[in-house]
Amino acid sequence: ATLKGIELRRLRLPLVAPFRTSFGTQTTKDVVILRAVTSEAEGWGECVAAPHPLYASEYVEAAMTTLREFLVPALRDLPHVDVNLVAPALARFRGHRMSKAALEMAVWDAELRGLGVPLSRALGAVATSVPAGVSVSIMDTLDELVTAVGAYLADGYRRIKLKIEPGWDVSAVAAVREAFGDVALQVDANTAYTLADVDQLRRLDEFGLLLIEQPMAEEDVLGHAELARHLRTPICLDESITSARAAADAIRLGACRVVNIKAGRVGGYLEARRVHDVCRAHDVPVWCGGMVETGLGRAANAALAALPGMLLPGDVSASSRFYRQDITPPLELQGGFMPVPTGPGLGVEPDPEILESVTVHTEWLPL
Ligand code: OSB
Ligand code: MG
Repeated sequence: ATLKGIELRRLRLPLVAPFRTSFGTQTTKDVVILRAVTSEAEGWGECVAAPHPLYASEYVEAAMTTLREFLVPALRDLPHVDVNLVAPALARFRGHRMSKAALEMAVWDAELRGLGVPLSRALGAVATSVPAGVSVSIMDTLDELVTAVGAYLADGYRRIKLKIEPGWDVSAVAAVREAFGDVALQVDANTAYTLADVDQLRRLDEFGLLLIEQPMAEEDVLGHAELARHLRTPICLDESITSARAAADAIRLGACRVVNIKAGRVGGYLEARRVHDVCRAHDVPVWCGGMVETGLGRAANAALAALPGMLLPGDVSASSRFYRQDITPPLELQGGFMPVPTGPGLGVEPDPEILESVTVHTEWLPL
C-alpha cells in the first residue's frame, strides 16, 4: 500500500465537567485528529497536545503547523505503508513528539486495517480487558470531591487518582480515605512541588497511596531521586519520561519506582512499547496514562494498557468520564474493566455526522 495523503482536522468538544489540574482548568476539548488515506485503507490518529503549552511545550496550533509544514511532507518518500518507517522518517525534526505520535498512529491504523490486525495484537497485548482507573479533578470543596469520587466508585472504577497541588493534597487524600476507606488511591501533582515541600509531601506517607505522580519539574530527575530518599510512597514519573532512554536514566538514578506511559508524550505507540519493555526489564511496574482522549486515542490506550507489564490500573476511563457525546461509539466499562477493542486497527471509527458536527477546521495534505 502507498500513502495518498493526510487529512488534518481540528475539533472542539464540550467536556461533561471542568477538569482542573495544578497547571490549569480545561472545559472543552480542542484537539487535532488525523486521517491517513492509503491505497488500501484509512487510518485515524489523535494528537494529545492541548490548546496551551501547560502540561508540555506542545500545543494545538503548533501541532497543526508542525504536521503541515514538516512531518507530513517528510512521509512523501515512504516506499510503502509500514509503521516502522514513520519515526525514522521524522527523526531529524527535534521534539514535537505528540505530533509525531499522532501521525504514526494514523499510519499504523491504516496499515492494520488493511491487514485486518487489531492494534492490541500488533503491540503484543495479552489482556482482553483492563482495569479502569479515573483521574479526578481538583475541586472547589472537599464535599464536592467526596461526591465525585463516590460516583466514580459506583460506576465501577477500580482505582482513584486525585489531582493535587499545594493547598489541595493532604486534605483531599484524607477526605477520600475517611469517606471510602481502603480504595486503591494515588495522586498526581503535575510538577506543582519542589524539594522545599518535602515535609508536606511526607505527610502523604501515612495514607498508603499506590504512588505519587510527578511531584516536581519535568527536567528535575535528580531532584526526584533525592525526594525518593525522604518518602515511603513510591514516586511515579509522567512528564519526565519522554523516551525509553529517559526511562532507563530515571530508573538508574533512582528517581522513580513506577512509570506512567503515554504514547503521545514519548513520540508514538512503538516508543511507548519500548518504554514498557525497558521498565519490565527492570521490574518497574508501568500503567497507561491518559490525555482526555476521544474514542480514538482511548481505544488505542486500552490496547496499550493490555501489555503484560501494565501492572497497575491506568487512566483508562469510559468515554462518559469526559464526553456526553464522543466522536466514536462510546467506550464503556464492564464491571470496572475496559474491554480491549478487537476489530482491525483501533477497532473504532468516528461517526461521520458527529465528527462533522464538532469539526472547526479541515485540510487535506496530498502526498
Ligand atoms: O498528568 O496524567 C496527567 C490529563 C491531561 C493532562 C495530563 C494528565 C491528565 C490526566 C489523565 O490526569 C486524564 C485522563 O484520564 O485522560
Ligand atoms: Mg500525570
